[in-house]
Amino acid sequence: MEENQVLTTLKILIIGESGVGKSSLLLRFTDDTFDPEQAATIGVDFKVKTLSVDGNKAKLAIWDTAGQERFRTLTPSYYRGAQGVILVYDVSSKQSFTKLDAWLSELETFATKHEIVKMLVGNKIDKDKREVSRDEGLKFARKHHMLFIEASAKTKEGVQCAFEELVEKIIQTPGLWETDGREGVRLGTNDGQSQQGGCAGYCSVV
Ligand SMILES: Nc1nc2c(ncn2[C@@H]2O[C@H](COP(=O)(O)OP(=O)(O)O)[C@@H](O)[C@H]2O)c(=O)[nH]1
Ligand SMILES: [Mg+2]
Repeated sequence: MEENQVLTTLKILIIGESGVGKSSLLLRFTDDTFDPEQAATIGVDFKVKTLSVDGNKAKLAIWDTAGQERFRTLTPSYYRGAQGVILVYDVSSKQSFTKLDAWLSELETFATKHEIVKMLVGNKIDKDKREVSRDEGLKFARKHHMLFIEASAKTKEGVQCAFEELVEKIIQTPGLWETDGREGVRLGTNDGQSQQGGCAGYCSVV
């Protein structure tokens, strides 16, 4: 019996303005670390992590930028083939929130999969100074048909949920990952149902 076999590899992107905490969210999720001195990422890179959602195992290749977002020079290949995207802003920076429209339009230009699942993350909620309310974030997410969560890479809050809920939604959208002529792929027994435990209890993704 191959319980929990890996379903597929999913390409997940993290985008958003420079400094909002994209690399920090990734490192919190994959290595459970946080570096307050987080230097610019060296080289375009991705990290791989296997995640079980609803009894389904997915291997995630999560792509981070090397700071090229500062110069608005992410290339089409960064976006190509992605099934999910995490769009990040900083709740203590109105400017990072205002730039979300530009990020979405770039995503629409380069994303190759129409049903790409989008998660909006308002990061740095541990900070005292807030310039974007939860309600503003929620409204933006609803308007653009995105999942939404507020998070802190520093305190961990919301980070695991952001990735889990994104992957869950991707798995529930079979057209996104049933590709490559893979054989023997099957869903776990409780697919489509909201999971017991996991994020469901305390995760406020909408
Ligand atoms: N207080 C706080 N600082 C954060 C958080 N996430 C990232 N940072 C800090 O914000 C700065 C930019 O983070 P980084 O991950 O490099 O952002 P990126 O340019 O979007 O990849 C770094 O100094 C991080 O330590 C957070 O949740 N809370
Ligand atoms: Mg970075």
